[in-house]
Amino acid sequence: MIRKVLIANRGEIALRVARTCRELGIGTVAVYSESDRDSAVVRFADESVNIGPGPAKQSYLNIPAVIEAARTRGADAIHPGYGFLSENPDFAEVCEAEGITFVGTPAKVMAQLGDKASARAIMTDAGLPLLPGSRDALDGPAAHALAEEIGYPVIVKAVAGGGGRGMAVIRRSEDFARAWAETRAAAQAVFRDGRMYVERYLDSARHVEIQVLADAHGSVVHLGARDCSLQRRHQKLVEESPAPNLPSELLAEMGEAAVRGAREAGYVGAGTFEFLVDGQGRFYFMEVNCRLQVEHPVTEMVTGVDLVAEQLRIAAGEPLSFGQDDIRHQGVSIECRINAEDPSRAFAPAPGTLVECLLPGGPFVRVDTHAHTGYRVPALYDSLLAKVIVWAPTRDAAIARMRRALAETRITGAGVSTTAEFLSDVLDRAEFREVRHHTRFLETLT
Ligand code: MV4
Repeated sequence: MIRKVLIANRGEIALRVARTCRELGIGTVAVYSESDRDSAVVRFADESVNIGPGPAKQSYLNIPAVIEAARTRGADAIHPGYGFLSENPDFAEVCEAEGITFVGTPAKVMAQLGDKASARAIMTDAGLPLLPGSRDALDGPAAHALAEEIGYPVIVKAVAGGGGRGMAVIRRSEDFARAWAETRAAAQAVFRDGRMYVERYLDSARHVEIQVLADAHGSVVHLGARDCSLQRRHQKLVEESPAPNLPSELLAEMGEAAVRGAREAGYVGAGTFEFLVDGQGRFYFMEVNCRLQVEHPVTEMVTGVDLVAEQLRIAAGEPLSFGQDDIRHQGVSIECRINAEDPSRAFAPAPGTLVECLLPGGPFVRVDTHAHTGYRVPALYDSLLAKVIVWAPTRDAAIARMRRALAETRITGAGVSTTAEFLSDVLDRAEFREVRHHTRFLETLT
């Protein structure tokens, strides 16, 4: 049993975690930086600890400060949310060494899946479909030779990358050497790890991911798919569950593949298997995200499962209380990310003080946010202000409900812009309504 959780995060996700803890009777310790002193989670949590100055390196990424806060407040577990320390195996290991329960997958598993070459190897062994490419990291000449064999276009990716960082698409043999060298140098600089691999590049694919839950006793289930194809510069803007217009046999196969992959990796906790789906309805494993994801609410809305509650139960060593056949999916859920960004200025961050912050409500509308009227949006962190999540019996009804909810959203202030209106327009486009969009769709609009 977990008695007290330290929430090592900020913003909407810190509140999200605190809410479930309260429902489960678990105490909460919020940590905050100087810039987040007045944040809602600091007021809602049972206790709070200032862990340092605004810059994340000195606060939310400061492992000794977070551990110290957990120890002095007697927290027996740490929930890392997403981003910051959530996928840092060193942090998970320090928690384990300190006798603090890390709410996530074991450090060793996280390290193996964080290494994209090793993740590819594990999933190959589990029988998951992968795009043609190298099993291991390669040197430049070997990668070039393999690219010739696979055929162009290819994509080169950093072993330490992920989420769209450290990769380059190469369309012609004569561009290979230079693109490889540039990407490798960037990977070395950013990740201090220049290892790279190559695989066939899929144009205009859909990004479909499977949510899994695995307990520490060998039970693994999946909670269906999310389509996250509407992205800009690898930032998802709209997510939905189930993934629309895919044959149910394909979705079932993807779910089973993710469960097999989680078993093979020894996964524990909530995790996400990312796949690309091509126009012929074939799917390919991309990577595993070893964390709760921003878009987890759409899965919660269609399954009725509180993913944070399941994470906490699993971390406490409890067996899953349901099997695959107990999971029922109903209706359609869509999430829109309201970012403090200006779509008319290439989505430049547009922080400031919120003079007006009116959030939508009504039937089947959920808003996960830390924002409120008078809130000062710090410029130091990511620009996510609120997630508007709707549920409806059908996709068309969910789109109508989301557009209604976005129209109710009024977030204004000097210098403040949001993505709300832009997203409402995107949802109204024929390409989205008819599911003809793909991962590069937003780039074709702007
Ligand atoms: C790809 C791909 C196409 N072919 N790999 C991006 C994030 C990371 N998880 C994997 N990603 C991709 N890997 C192959 N072999 C397409 C993506 C991709 C993407 C690429 C360009 C622009 C937007 C994208 C959005 C999602 C995924």
